[in-house]
Amino acid sequence: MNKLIYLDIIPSELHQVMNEKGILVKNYQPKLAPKKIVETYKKMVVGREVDKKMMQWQRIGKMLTFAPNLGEEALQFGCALAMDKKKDWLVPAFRSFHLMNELGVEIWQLFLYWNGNEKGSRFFDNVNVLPINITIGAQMSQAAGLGYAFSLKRKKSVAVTFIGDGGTSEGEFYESMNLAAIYNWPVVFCINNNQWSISTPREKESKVVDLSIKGIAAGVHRARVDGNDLLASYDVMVEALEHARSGNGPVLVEFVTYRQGPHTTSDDPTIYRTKEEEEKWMKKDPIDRLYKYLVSQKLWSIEDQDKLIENSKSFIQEQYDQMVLMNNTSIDDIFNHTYETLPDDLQEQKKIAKKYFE
Ligand SMILES: Cc1ncc(C[n+]2csc(CCOP(=O)(O)OP(=O)(O)O)c2C)c(N)n1
Repeated sequence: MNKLIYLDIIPSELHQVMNEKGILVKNYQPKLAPKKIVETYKKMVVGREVDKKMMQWQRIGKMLTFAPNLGEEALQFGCALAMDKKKDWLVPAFRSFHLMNELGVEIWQLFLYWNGNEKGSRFFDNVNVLPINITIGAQMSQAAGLGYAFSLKRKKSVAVTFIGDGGTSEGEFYESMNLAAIYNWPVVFCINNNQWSISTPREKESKVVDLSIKGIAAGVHRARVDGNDLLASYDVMVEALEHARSGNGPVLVEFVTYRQGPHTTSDDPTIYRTKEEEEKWMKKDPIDRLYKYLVSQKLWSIEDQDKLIENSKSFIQEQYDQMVLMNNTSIDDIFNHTYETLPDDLQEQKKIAKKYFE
């Protein structure tokens, strides 16, 4: 009598092409041209400077809040590089700063969002990015819906969406994947597995050995990739997008990474995780790894690095200044964007707000 099976004993292979020392696996040829890798590396470095600055601004009251992306740069830039910015759509998670920016959302618009301004969710018309939906899981359903629309209109577009490791325990994660799989809708569901869901560690979120296994229940193709490896993340996304675009149905991609910073500016990770754990993951840092690779290829130097960081300061300040310029709001703005027709109780609140604040 041995009728019970336990599939979790077969974890998915972790796809990696560049190790922590910046060395490529034997016989691997990057699919990206050296110039493109350098250009992307520069964006990753500047992106990290933006991240650090946001934390400082929040501490001195110049930014309302922020969910830092520190350590999660490679998977975001790798994914953006693989997407077709004219055809594909992104349904972001709240921790998709670089990805949104790469797909056309301006940094000052993202600053507006994190300063609580509705305008930070209103992007330019040619930008294929939906606003951040802070209700975790909802982005999965929206992406499935987009996939349905592409399928109805016979468009060669793919909806790409992101969710955190903790978010994969939400019902909507499975429900959306299930529906998209049944009808072969072109969606790439991505898990940003950064090991923590605020203070809940990965092992307390789900019993499965790796999160990509959750794709089996929905009958979708899946991949598990080192999310700190830019080239591997790019390769996997190219394949996943091609699969979905060709009418083969959705794909689930798990990016394995680490949230180096706090959950948001109101969190203190020193209370719930160890220095040893943080140090272990620091050795896998995506930017350090790419730096070592580029230096070994004589494509980059410490002088280039210093110059880039120095020059980024004025660019980041300009983005902040633009945000300040746009950071006015009206009572109407606060009420107007959720309902087509405002319900009675909100009409009443709006009247009161206008009376006291306008
Ligand atoms: C439906 C829902 N429940 C709870 C929250 C509160 N919340 C915001 S972020 C978060 C943790 C998310 O963790 P994870 O999905 O792992 O993403 P990460 O923050 O690590 O990127 C929670 C519980 C929410 N926004 N939406």
